[in-house]
Amino acid sequence: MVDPQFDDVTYGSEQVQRGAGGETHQVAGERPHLTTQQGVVVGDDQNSLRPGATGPTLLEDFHFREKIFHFDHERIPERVVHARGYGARGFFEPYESLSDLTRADLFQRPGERTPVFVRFSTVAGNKGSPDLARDVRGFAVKFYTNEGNWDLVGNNIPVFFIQDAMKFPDVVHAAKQEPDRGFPQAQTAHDNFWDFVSLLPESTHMLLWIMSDRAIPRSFRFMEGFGVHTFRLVNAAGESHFVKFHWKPKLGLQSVLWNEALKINGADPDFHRRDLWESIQRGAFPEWELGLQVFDDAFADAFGFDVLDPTKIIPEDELPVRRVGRLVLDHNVDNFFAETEQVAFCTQNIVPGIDFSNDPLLQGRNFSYLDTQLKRLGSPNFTQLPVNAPRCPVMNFQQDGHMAFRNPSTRANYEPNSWPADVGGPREDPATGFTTYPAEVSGAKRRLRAESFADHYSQARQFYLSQTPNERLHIINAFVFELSKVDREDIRVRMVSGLRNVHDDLAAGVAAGLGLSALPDPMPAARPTREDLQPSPALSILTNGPTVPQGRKIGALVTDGVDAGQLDELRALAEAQQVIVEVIAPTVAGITTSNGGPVEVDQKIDGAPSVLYDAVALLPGPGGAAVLAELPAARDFVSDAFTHCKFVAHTQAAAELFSAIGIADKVDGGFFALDGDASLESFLSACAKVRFWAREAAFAAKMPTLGADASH
Ligand code: HDE
Repeated sequence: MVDPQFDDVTYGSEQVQRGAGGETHQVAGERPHLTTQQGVVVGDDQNSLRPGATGPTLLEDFHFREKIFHFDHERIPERVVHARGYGARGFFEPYESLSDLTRADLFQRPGERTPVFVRFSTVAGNKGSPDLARDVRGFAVKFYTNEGNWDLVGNNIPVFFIQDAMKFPDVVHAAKQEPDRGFPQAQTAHDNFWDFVSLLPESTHMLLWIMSDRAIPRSFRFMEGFGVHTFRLVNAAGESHFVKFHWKPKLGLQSVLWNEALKINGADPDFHRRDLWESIQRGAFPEWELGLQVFDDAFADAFGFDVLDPTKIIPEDELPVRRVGRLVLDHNVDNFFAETEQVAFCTQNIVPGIDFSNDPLLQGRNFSYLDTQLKRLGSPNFTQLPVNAPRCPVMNFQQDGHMAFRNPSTRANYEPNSWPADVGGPREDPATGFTTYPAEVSGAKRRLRAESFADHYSQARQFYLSQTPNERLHIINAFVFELSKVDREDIRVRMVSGLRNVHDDLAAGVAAGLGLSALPDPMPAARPTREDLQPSPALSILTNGPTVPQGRKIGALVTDGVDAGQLDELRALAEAQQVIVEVIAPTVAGITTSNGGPVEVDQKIDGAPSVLYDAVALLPGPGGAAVLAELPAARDFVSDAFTHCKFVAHTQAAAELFSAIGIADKVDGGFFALDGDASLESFLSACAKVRFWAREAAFAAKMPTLGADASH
């Protein structure tokens, strides 16, 4: 396709020829001419200008100077947090009119689509860091509504580390690379982070979430999103309700295991962005439902915690989530820089019908985002970039500045003015314009933390108790992993003493894993931990997992002579359930099936470890298992699939591989012997459960770290 920017240039037939040493081999054909930024056709793009063949480069080489100058300035500052991210376009459509709650235009007419741009991200890692870092994921949505842009800049975790924006630079500094050495990259497993959070009890609830599998999602498509703060919805009559925003993934929740995450980061650092891009490319559009928890002042007053405290949730069991519409991502970006990199989310971008609450973190964010976009994009005119520009009219008297594209040609650039409408320009409109909800505020100006924010442990305990035994084990192991990377023992001990305020099984499990000789005393707490909060099933990933295998990926390890019928059946069954099958073989050149037919291979085994798949099928041809048993990558493939509790379909021949890696006597209910009584159908329906968790329970029973009895 010809880029529209080349539309008005003449095409020429070219066969580029160069003298000795500057030879190029280009395909002849109709192409636009290469020009400088000034539109001058370039005569030679291979050699800079110099006297003679070996003389110094001349300053007058304007083409060289401009090309290098532009290249030198290609980068813009990466985001100070959330630098690593990936975006896509799509739409939002409401299921019903929400006019009783809000006058926001996008919620008025069922089925009417509002375009959106969504960017997912990690927080701590730099722009080139791997996708499977243990971290919060950003979930930022820009709605291009008829009445202006609304940015819902959320995360995949519903709480945050801190209660006051004043502490944001500290928590980010502590989490990112240590300043003297510049590492570790994209991980919190280091002294500074744990030093800081162990001194900050308000971070405890968030720590439980980031040590859970929420921080290592399998895909952006399988994670929830949250607006985190309490916002307001305001209807046409000016009545306000509080609201918390949720995104619920259509395909259910799923995360990876930590050992998998470590390996995925090596095998495919782009795992999440590739997954999103590929899903959209093949038409399997990722989808979430927008959920609202709507409540009034009476609920807020009666609720056990302050609804303005961003370290607290409102459990869904106490206030159900009402699903009011769907978000679908159906277009990949055309250019990563233009869209994903230049998109500028700002929490203060809201539209009539939506308003802020006094959450102190939200208030701080409303200041920060505009500031950061100016730094990053270099001009107050970043709002004119296509990805940021509203799709409704923008009319005001702001003018000029770096890179201004939208320049009025009329005379009046101020108001009030007495010029006629076509010259005098726009005016405010109190009837349809944004009006702030007139909430009452009073009080002496002071630097105070509200008393109602003082309980730092009760909801952390509730979160822990809401997890399945496997998930509790993962949380304990994550604390042990991270704290084992902390050099200073006093920091490790201090963290365990904080965890004693959450749950003693958790503290004991972490202490055992760290090899502490005794449990430290609990850290003094501003408020005693409440033990009356009931577990909330909505907080567990495993109880909210998929019910169908749709959207998942099977890795089929094959060799020459693979049973053609079996491979075809696997593909047909998978396709019917919208499951992807990738064929993996010792070489990428293709293989031959049992009936002599060719099979295209997607991956060479060395580049396709089983951590990249949700389930595996081992289908070697005759003699193939012996070949695979000699390949370290194939042995790891099977061994990891077993350790990571994956479902494994296999032929009788594959048993040789099980012996080679020492699991022949450990084959359990997660294995499907295709030559025996199991079928590919039963394998695929098992894949909906994603993992055979009983296997992990068997490993866990042998682990010394499991001092914790997760049953109470
Ligand atoms: Fe952000 N945050 N943040 N944040 N945040 C940024 O803005 C900030 C917070 C979130 O994909 C920055 O464009 C402060 C909570 C997302 O482009 C910056 C505070 C939540 C993204 C910033 C917070 C978020 C950002 C850096 C504490 C979840 C990425 C680059 C008061 C509700 C958006 C940028 C994207 C990005 C500031 C806390 C989510 C510096 C001061 C809580 C998803 O403005």
